[in-house]
Amino acid sequence: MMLDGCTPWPAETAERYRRAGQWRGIDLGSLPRAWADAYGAATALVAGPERISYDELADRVDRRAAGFVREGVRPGDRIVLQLPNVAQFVETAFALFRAGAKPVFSLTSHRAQEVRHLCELSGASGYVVPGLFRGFDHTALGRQLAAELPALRRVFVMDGTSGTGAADGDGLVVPLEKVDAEPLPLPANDPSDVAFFLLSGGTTALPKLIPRTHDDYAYQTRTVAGQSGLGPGSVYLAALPVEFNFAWGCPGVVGTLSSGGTVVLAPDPTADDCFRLIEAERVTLTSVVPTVARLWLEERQWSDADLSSLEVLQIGGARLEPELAARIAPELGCRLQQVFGMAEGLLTMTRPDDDPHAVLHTQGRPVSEADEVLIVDPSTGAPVPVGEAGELLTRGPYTLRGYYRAPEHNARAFTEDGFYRTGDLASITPEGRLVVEGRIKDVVIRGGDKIAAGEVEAHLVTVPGIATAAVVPVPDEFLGERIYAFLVSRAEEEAPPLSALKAALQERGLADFKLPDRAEYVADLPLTPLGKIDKKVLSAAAADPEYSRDWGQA
Ligand code: OOB
Repeated sequence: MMLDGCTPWPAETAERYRRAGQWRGIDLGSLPRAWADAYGAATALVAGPERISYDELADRVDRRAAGFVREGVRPGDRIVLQLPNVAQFVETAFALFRAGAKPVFSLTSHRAQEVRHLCELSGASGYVVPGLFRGFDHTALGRQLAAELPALRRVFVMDGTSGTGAADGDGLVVPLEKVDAEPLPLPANDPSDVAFFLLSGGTTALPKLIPRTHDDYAYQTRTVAGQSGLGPGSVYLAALPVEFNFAWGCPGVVGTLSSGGTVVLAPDPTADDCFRLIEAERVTLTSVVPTVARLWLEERQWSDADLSSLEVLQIGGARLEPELAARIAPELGCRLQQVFGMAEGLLTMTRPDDDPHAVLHTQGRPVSEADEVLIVDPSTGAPVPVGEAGELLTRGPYTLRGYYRAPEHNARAFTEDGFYRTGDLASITPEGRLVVEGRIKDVVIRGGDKIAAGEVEAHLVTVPGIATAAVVPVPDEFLGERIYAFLVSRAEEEAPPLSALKAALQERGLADFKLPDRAEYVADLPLTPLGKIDKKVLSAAAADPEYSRDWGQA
């Protein structure tokens, strides 16, 4: 049974995945103890000066799970988890699984707007925060939200950091280190139920939650780890934020731990930190977005760090230019693996035995033989001939069947027979490899961060002086894309400059990575024959200052 508000796979399909051995009835909460039984004293996690063995990790998870139960966390509770790349992220996530609670993975860059929405949508009873982190007081935000949302009863604050009133004895704010008790016998989770929620890259004004089940995620991580050849000698560097599906489970943290390897947590993806960690910990595998890969290549020209242990660099999350792809092997001395993926499920990857052309120019094949992939004409829904571009549709044993509590959106985002409409334009080569050709969804991918245009637009029109707003991506050498806002000001009112717009959106509590990079005022916006804002024309105009702004609107 899946939590209310989720869309389960049809019974026959679920049965098929079970019979094929894809779903094995695994409870993610049981994994740390199973890993400890298998890998005992081996190092599971390296985080700052700390080295944590598999035994120690399982003990900490058991104690923290019991601590959560003592704090009133009950099976089925949703808990928003917003921590950076620290050991407590891994311990807390697994402790919550163990206690039957369902963490909602939030980005540390999220601010009041995003966190309020995640808490409201999930009905969260708890919020786990880093205290004061990069100058932002998450505890204060937790207090503010608890005052607004009666369901939110606890704010758990990470050890060693402080924020407003972390030590207050009012029962609301609890230091994470106090979430610790003698281990309890706890009931197992239903493997077909939601284990945690990932955030969708979003196409709508408000971000959606993606339910990931125990069985589906165990399958994804096991399969990818197997294909990546992970074993006890593998060392994975979590360079990207671990709440990102790419770093958490492709194979990432969970796949590496499932294989007896070591996970090294990097505080951020900068070359400075990561090169030092690769050298010191003899890292064999890591994953980054193209923007980070570009920065690493730049730094490589100046750095004499020993990167010889690195066997594979996975790159995904945004379009990888072939020119950049071609530099990875010669300049970093490792193999490139292209990864196309999404928090919703489907993953495709290039393989070690793929020919060099495929590795540089395709995003590889789906990781599961049970992944179903269709390329259709976006306007008619009919399949297009092999090799032609169309919208990518998919379903499979680790791809969601519906967003959480979103029936209306689900009716549009899925076909009648359960295929997820990815909003990506892709083609399939005769050998079955995916080539991403573009997007039809209204999203900006800025250095790997996904920004729903509609979300930024909805905030922009609340700023005094703004009548209409249309947000489009504009190509950028370093970030891949930046956020370009076309605005129509209100007659008689002063049009706020970009700095004032940014300040207004920050004031509203929008995460910094969603702020427009550029704003341009126009007399009106171009419309399609159906009367919708013509974003194709706007994208062309954003990329070319010479492009006529005389849209000839009726
Ligand atoms: C990953 O997941 P999300 O959910 O942040 O973003 C998914 C979207 C895709 O629909 C596509 O538009 C874009 O990001 N994308 C790529 C890509 N990989 C993702 N676009 C072009 N080339 C690629 N290689 O981004 C994600 C999740 C797991 C593994 C890797 C990436």
